Amino acid sequence: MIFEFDSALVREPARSVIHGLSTQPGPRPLFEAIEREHAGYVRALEECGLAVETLPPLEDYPDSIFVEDPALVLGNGAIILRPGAQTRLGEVAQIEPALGRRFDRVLRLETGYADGGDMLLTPRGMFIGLSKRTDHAGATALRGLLQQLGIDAGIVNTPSDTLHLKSDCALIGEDHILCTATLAASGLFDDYRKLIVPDSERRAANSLRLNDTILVGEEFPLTLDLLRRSGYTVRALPVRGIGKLDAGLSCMSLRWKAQRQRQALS
Ligand code: CIR
Repeated sequence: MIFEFDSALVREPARSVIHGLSTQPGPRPLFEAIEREHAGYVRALEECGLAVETLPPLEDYPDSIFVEDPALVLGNGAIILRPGAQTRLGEVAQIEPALGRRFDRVLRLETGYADGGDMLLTPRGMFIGLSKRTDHAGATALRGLLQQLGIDAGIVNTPSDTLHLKSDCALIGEDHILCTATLAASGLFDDYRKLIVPDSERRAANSLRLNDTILVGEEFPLTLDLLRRSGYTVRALPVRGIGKLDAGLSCMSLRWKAQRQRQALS
């Protein structure tokens, strides 16, 4: 089952995290707020049944807390990506050894750019979103690597005012997508059931389902209510500081099911 996870990799925020990339005006988040929110996030992962390994902070890479972007992990292997922001490209070398220790099969994207935040996996395959961070060359090469791991991928457009594809959507059921009205109107998910977040809570679309629980930012009460009324178990988490860095709940971890990897390799 696509939502079954028992392992996660995260990275502790460095003090430099407050200088992370952001498109938002207004004050920068406080380090203490990010630290607290990150600790709460790790606790939530653990309480959802995942064994979490925390990598050390990297002062030279303010955005390195967002481990979802430099790599992609799947049941039967990992793919080292090439993040599209110049300040983030070096994160790849920092995360590669940790993945090499966990996955027998580690493939590398060698050309173009692709951020993990632009990848949405569903039971039918992978959506690869073209964005300011993921270009055609990266998306095409990645599609080839995914094929080697037995995953079909389609290349799609991401709304122009969105950082990543997954900033605007999350898979919440086998064929059920939580998404913004913009993404719903794009037709991308016409073959899926959709739950649309209110315009006032656009950033709630980057929620994260782990096993039977969906993690949602606590500042999104309408979306929390919408999900509850649709029958989902939700857990509200404080992520206002992290939100100021254009990030949400999927960005701060890489998640997989270890057993699935062993089975696939045996
Ligand atoms: C960045 O702009 O790269 C970071 N400040 C935020 C990355 C968020 N990652 C994600 O959505 N997967």
